[in-house]
Amino acid sequence: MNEFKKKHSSISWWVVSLFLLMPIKIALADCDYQSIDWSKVTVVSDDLYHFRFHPNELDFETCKPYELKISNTSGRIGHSFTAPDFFKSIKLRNPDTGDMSTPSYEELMLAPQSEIDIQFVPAMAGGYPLWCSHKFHTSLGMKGWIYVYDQQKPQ
Ligand SMILES: [Cu+2]
Repeated sequence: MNEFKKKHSSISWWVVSLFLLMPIKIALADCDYQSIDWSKVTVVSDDLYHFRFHPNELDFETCKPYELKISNTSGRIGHSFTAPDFFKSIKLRNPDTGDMSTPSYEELMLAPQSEIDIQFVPAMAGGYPLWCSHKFHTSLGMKGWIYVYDQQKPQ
């Protein structure tokens, strides 16, 4: 009986702590967008060709400024950079006005020999799947991951 009670109470604690942790895990990082120095932007490139993302894993840190240069260097085949959960988790910078907002799109379509550049700040840590939404391209290997890590706070 005591043994059962002990076990039962430890399970309850596990459930309670899980619920306590959940809001933290899904919360947006508390980034200070006004003080971000865009002259120190980190430029990251991803090239789409031969039915692969090059690289197929991208790593970012929350609250830091990035410029992502996505290019399709294929001669004749269109590709997409599809990552709905990633786009929901970032703040996109309007290069003309400096305004920051959540993107209204879930993917970027890239015609052959085209490039799209975005400036953004990752606002939520997590692992986000990336793929090409063109028919059969994922089965040919056109998928990857985007990882966003919590920025280490300076002491
Ligand atoms: Cu593709």
